Amino acid sequence: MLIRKTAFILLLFITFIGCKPILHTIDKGYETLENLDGDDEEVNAVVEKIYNPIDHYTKKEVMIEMRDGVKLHTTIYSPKDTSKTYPILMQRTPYSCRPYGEEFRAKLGPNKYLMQEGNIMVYQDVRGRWNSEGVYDNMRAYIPNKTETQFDEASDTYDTIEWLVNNVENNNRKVGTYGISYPGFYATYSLLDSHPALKAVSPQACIGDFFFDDFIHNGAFLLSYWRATSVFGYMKDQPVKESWYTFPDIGTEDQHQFFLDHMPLSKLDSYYGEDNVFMEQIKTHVTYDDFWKARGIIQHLKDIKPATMIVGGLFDAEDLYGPFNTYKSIEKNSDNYNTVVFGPWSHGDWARTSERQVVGNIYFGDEISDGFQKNVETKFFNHFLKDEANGETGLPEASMFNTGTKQWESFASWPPENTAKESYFMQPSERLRKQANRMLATSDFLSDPKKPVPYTEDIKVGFTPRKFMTDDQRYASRRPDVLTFETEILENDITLAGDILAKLNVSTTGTAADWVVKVIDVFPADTENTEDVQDHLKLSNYHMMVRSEVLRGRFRNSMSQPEPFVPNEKTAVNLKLQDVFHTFKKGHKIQVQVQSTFFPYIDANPQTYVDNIFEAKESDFQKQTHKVYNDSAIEFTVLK
Ligand code: PG9
Repeated sequence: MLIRKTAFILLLFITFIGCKPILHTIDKGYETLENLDGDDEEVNAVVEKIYNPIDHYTKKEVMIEMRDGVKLHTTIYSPKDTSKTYPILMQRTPYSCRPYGEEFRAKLGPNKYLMQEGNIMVYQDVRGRWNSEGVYDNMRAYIPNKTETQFDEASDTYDTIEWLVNNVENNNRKVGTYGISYPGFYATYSLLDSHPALKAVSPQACIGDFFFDDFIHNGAFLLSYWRATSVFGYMKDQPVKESWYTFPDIGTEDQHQFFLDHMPLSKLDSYYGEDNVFMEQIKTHVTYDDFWKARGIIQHLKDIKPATMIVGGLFDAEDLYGPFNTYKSIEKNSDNYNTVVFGPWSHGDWARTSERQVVGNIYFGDEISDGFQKNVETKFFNHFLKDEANGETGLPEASMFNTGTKQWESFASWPPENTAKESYFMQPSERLRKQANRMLATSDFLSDPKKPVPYTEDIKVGFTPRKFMTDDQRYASRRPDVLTFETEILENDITLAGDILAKLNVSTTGTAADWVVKVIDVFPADTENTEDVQDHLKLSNYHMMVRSEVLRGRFRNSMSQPEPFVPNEKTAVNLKLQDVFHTFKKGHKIQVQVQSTFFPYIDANPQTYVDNIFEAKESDFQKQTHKVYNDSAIEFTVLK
């Protein structure tokens, strides 16, 4: 309490010194402060600076021995106040427990509230990564009914928890695991053959299956992840505290041009050798074969015991398949406490502290992440690790943010019970209508893999795609190789709450084709701009991407048994898009776009069937004419 009072006095002192008073209160969760001045960031920085974990925690680094003798680097931050016991909150990660040695992380645990109230925070380098021993295996396959010395990430987690609860002082023998993205996958993994002390698990943006998350989507390789394979592709032969991998120097900021210049994909081979084990695996396993199937974790999520809270971002460009299917599989196959939270976030936004929640050009509101951390995430872990643990958290089964109305809503299930499937047909003359056309007709476009549709207008893109998930799609709708289907101006709100199924009937003059479907919210012309919009854009008539997905057409009937198209033969192609929760307001329009390139988000399909596109020749890349028949429909899950 003394620290808080000091903080407050110091804050007032700084405030009066410098600036004009603005009466404005900020609830920082752990303190309600009178901010007599300036902007919240300034105040926040002062307050944040005052809470330094080094003042409240001790740090210890140990090597915990697994059942097969391999030792894993584990960092343990324990509260200095030893007058009480604490739960253990653990994150297992391939991204390193850094900093090693005496230095502290700036923030411990899932959020500042859990850090400040005191928990034992544990970080572990998973097997084969960073300062741990052993050999890494991407999305290591789970082994049911392991023998004494067989191991996987479930046994490594079990052995770790067993050591922690028996060796870490002041622990209350209750453990929680959490993590975002790959750490989220390891949190999910902790649920399998779980240790009895494991009581609460929050997989967040958790990878479910690399054939549908991150690197590959429905068989299409995400060329936009090509550089990221460096992080996971190179193996090390001893524990290290500095990164052992390097990224290829592509010599340009213009990734679109770089990848155009390196078509076919074999032109990229000079950047990676066979020592990029993961890239070799991606190039070798080009169907949903046993290699990928064994590494998917969704299939194993049965009879789960610990409480779970699955968290995801509705505009997460990396892992959407994972969190939705993790929640749904647990819900279907277990009777544990299982809840889900999806907010207006891109990958991992909910763990940040930005006051304005913005994805790309779209502003969703203030303090959304802080509110989640304080009122949901902290409540979930405290309930099961410190309090009654009877499941009566007061939290809803599903906390979902409506990305159209920009409001949180609670549901007793996800998807909600009160929904109905409604189909809209893709009519020529760019109409999207609930009535089918009696006369069969087609919408045609010439698809040129050497002049692919950009997935974003931006030249500057990040480590992996992120911002494009709400990007303006006008640039695409004005291209001849993008089909656009649009409703009339809506006379009433329509709320989509669940998955979307594109039921295409198509043909191509070629023998191979990718199909990309986008669902877009067209704003009215009088929509006011906000400060977040890129200078070259306006929200007037903004075509906001709500959801997109790709299917490599050869996998239309089976992800494991690819098939070429028969030229000019009408063919059914069904493409599932991940769940949305979005109200298309009265005055808006629903637009659907269909295209066959999405570059370099995914690699360009040569449109000539070859068994392995990584081995395609220059001559395989051919312009082809694709047709979408007007009995093609998009089926929405509509909230009633
Ligand atoms: N799912 C994210 C990712 C995995 C692999 C490569 C690049 C990104 C993540 O773990 O953040």
